[in-house]
Amino acid sequence: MELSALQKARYAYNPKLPASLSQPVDNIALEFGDPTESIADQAELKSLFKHSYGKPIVKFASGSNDKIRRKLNVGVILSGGQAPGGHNVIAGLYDGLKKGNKESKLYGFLGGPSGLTDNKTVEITDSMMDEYRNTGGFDMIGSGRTKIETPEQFAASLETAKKLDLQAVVIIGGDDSNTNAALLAEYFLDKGSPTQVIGCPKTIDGDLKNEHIEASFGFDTAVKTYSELIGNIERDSNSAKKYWHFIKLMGRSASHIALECALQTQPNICLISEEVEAKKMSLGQVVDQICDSVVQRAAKKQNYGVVLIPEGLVEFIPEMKKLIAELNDIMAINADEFLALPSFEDQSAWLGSKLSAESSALFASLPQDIAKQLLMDRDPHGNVQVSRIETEKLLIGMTEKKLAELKKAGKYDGKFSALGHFFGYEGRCAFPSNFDADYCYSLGFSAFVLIASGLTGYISSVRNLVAPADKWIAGGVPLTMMMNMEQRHGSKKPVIRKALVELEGKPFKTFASKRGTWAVETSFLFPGAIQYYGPAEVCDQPTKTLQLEH
Ligand code: FBP
Repeated sequence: MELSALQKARYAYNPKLPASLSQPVDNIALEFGDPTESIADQAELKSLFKHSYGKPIVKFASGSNDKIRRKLNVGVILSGGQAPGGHNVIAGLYDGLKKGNKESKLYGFLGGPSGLTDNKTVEITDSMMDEYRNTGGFDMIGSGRTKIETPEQFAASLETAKKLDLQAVVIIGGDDSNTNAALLAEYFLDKGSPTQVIGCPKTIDGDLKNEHIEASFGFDTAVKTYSELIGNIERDSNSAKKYWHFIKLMGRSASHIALECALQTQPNICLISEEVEAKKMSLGQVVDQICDSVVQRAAKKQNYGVVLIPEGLVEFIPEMKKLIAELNDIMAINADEFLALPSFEDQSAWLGSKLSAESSALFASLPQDIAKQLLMDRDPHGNVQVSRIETEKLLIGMTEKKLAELKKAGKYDGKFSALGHFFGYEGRCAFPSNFDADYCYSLGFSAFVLIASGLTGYISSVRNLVAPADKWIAGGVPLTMMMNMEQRHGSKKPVIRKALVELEGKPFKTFASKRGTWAVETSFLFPGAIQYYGPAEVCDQPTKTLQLEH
């Protein structure tokens, strides 16, 4: 493979570790806290996780650890969407294992969780590992969205663990995958299997966080990549002064990415889904908010600007949420009948007779492209694939219509020419920022210490992330501590609670205190590209969200 100059240079980068993990491995001891409780539904979770519920939080400290030199066989899975830094989690885990015992083995499960159920593996070697250090992407072993949920899948996972004589499986994934990790840990214990399960918090969406997990990895690099692109577009918009750019940003349900990008780039408008839901705003009201800014800027002859849109927005507009929920049910219950309908026109007519009057009217009023996108397949976890719904185009169309009405009424006298963009995939496989390279390596190394120390049902945790890396606090958090019961596909299921943007939190409040000015004035901020070499204030800054949350 031909290598870019940056890739060669990044091979030489040495990720930073917290002080507790930088010492010789025999000196890394565990400090246990008190037993823990889940965030809610304690009784139900206790009965579902009979063997693994309520374990204590652990922190690494100096001391002796007589288990750390054991020879271990470990399997690692990359689960779900790509996030920059995944390869460094594997590198941290690999280096830890080899430091503990040169005979230890690390297997990569190919193509995500299905690699475990189907026993598709590759043994990771020094040369293979070296090819992927500090690189983006998940191409080292691939990823997938298979959910391990049926009794057959659990049994197959156990079979693979037995065949490979695994002491542990590490699942690198988001909230759903770490829920899976908790269930698998419990299952293995219940079957008397010695295989431990450890999770690692991954997702660019930033929605796997709580009191103990300050950030999911990949968020830092993804938001910095998007912010660079948004800043470039802002500068183009400010130069040409003729376009409004509507930019949809990935992030699934939560608006953490959009909010962070807004803090980094100061666009004219950034919609926050959680606020739209809290204020029960209709689609029309969202469009009115955009038009207000367009009209005010037009009065100053500024017929250009930038609007950021979180990809999950449509799911948070109450009327759309209701429509999507009804569609989910109707399409799931009558799947065969629905799939047999030959055209979109037939599907619409059929749905019209099944949807409530309100949802049916809304569905009929949507542009055909958007209506079609609402009917696309759900992902294996039952989520609507919001990244495939062209919300930016929907909003451009509705804004054009509304502005035409305002012009007719003599309330607007500007020009509106809009362009739509979607930033998502371009941020998921970037070379990890120094922050993500260090954070991921530390998460992987922590996973090794948790495994060697015999723990299961934990998520690797590295905290105090706004401090320099040597001051980070590494350890593990019991997965059951982050769980509650939620309604999923018609029944109550144990899940890790997804973290949405908190409207009372400092990141949102900071944004809200400034957005009035940004909507009218041109206050753009240009963060530029991620820098890997140079002064720490340019290269090693954590996200604004992390800084404001601390
Ligand atoms: P994860 O939750 O698996 O980390 O996925 C992140 C994400 O990039 C979302 O932001 C986006 O909605 C989704 O994946 C897109 O999925 P796909 O890669 O299957 O198109």
